[in-house]
Amino acid sequence: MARILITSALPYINGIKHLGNLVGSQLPADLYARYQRARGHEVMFICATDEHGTPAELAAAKADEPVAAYCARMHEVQAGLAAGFRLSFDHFGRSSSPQNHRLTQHLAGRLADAGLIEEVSEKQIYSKADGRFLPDRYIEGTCPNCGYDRARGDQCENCTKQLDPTDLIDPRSAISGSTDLEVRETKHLFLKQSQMRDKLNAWIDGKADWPVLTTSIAKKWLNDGDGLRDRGITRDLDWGIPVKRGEADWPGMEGKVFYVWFDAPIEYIAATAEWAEANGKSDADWESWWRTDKGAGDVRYVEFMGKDNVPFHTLSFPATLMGANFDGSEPWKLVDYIKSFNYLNYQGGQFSTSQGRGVFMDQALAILPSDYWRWWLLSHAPENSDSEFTWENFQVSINKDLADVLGNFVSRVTKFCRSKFGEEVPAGGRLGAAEQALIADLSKKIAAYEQLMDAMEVRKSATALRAIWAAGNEYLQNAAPWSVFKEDPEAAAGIVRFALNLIAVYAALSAPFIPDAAAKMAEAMGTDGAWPQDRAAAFETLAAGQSFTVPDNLFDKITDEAREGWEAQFAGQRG
Ligand code: B3M
Ligand code: ZN
Repeated sequence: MARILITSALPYINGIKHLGNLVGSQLPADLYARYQRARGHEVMFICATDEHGTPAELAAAKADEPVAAYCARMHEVQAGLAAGFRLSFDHFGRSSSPQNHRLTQHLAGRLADAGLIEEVSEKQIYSKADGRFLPDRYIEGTCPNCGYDRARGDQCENCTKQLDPTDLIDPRSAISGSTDLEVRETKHLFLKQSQMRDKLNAWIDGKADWPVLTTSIAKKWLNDGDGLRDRGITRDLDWGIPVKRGEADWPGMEGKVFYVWFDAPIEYIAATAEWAEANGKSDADWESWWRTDKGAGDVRYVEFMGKDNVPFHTLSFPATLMGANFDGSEPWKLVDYIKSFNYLNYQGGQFSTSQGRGVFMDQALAILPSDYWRWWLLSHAPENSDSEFTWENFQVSINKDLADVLGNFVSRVTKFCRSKFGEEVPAGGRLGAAEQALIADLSKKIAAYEQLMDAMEVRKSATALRAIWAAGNEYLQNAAPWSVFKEDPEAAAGIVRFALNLIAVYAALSAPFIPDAAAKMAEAMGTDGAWPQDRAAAFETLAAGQSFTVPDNLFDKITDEAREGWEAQFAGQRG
C-alpha cells in the first residue's frame, strides 16, 4: 500500500467556477483520488478556497459585503458545489485559516533566516481619493503593449502581458475611477528566487517523467531571465496574512500583508493541518504527509492544475520550500508529479468568468446530475491541446456512452432476469467458451485501464472504460439470452448470471468517473463495489440465489428540444 498526497489548484473565492476551471484541476484530481483509494492506497486529497488578494477584496466590494463575511459565505457556496460534483476531498480548507497564517509567517521567517528575503523600496501608485495604494487589480489603464484600454495592474487580459501598475498608460483607480494618482515609495519584501535558479534547474531536470506541458512551461520561465526575477511577496492591502517574521513583528512592514500567490500554495500544507484539527488528529498526523523527516519520505505527491498555474508550482512554491530548508532542519515534501491541463473552450469561444460566458458549476447541477458532467468533462479533458464544449457534442456523448452503452446494458440484463427468473441471481448453466473469451478480453482491457489511470491519462482512461462497457454489450447481443431462453432456460440462466456479475464489475470500475451511477449499480447488485483485483473471482462474485434489484433508469437521454433549450439559455451572458 502506497501513501499518495493529492492537491488540486485552489479555486479563487471571487465567484462560482465554470466547467473549464473544474476540468482543469479539481475534477481530474478527484478521479485520481477515487481510483487510488479503490486500489487500496492511503490517499490524502486536499483542496481549499484561495481567499486573499485583490480579486477577493474587489468581489466583496462589488457584493457590498465586508471581505471576511464575503469569503466565509462564498467558501460555503463553493463547498456545496464541490459536494454536488462529488469531489471527494479529505479536506476543503480556507487559505484564510489560522493554520495558514501561522505557517505562512513561519516560512517567511525561515526564508529571512536563509538570507533569501530582501527589503526593497518600491514605487507604487497611491490614490489620494481612495486613501490607499493600488496594487494589482486595483488599478486599470491602457496596455503599453497592445493599447487595450482596460488592462489591469498585474496583467493585460487582451494580450496576456504581465504588467506592473506603473506600466499602465492613463491609469485610474478600479475602486473609485479616480485619476488623481501619484507614485509613492513603499517598502516591500522580495523573495530572491534568482539565487535558487541552479537548485530549481537541477530539481526539474530530475523530473524526466513529467508531462511535456508541465516541463516546457517550467523550463521556459526558468531560462527566460524574466521568469525567475526576484518577486515582491508583500502588498499594501488590509485583507490577507499580516507580514510577520515567524511570530515576531517585522519592522517596517506594519499594515502590510503577504501576496496572495505566496500564501496560496502554502495552504496545501495548512489545509492538511486543518484536516488534522477537524478530525481530532495530532500535528504528527499532518506532518507525516509533508515532512520527509517525519514520515513523508515514502509519500508520492501529485498536483493537478491548469497550465497558467504551472510557473507558481514549479518555481515559486518549490523555491519557498527549498529555501526554508536552508540548514537541513525542515525538509518539506516537494511535488513528485504535476499533471497540468490546457483550456476548455465554450462553443467557439472562451469560457470567461468576467464576461459570464459558458456554463458555471451551479447552473450545470441545476439542469443535470453530476455524473453526466463528470463523464463528458473527463472524457474530453483538455490534455494534449485545448478542447471545446459544444452542446451537440455533449448530447451525443451522453446519449451514446452513458445511455446506449452502459445504461442500456444494465437495464436489459436486470429487467430480463426479473421477468424470467425473478429478482434473484439464477442458478444453472455455466461459463462457456463465449464467457471465457470475454473474461480473457476484459482482463486485458481492465489491465490497460488501470495502467492509464495510474498514468493520469484521463481521456484515454475514459476511452478504455467505454471499451469495457461496450464489450459487455456486444457479448449480450451475441449471447441473446432472450432467444436462448425459449429452447434452453438453464443455459439462459448461465448467461444472465454472468451478465449480472458484469454489472457488479462495471460498478467498481466506473466509480471514479461516475460515482453516483456506480453506487446505484453496486447497491442494486448487493455488492460493496470493491475493485476486481482478483480477475477470475470477480466474474463470479454474485452467487446463485442472491437477491438483486432493478435499478431506476441510470441515465436519461438528452432530447433535441432540451439541447436546443440549453443552447439558447446559455448563449448570452450570465445574469
Ligand atoms: N487560485 C489561481 C486559479 O484559480 C489560483 C490557484 C492557486 S493554487 C495554490 O487559477
Ligand atoms: Zn495588452
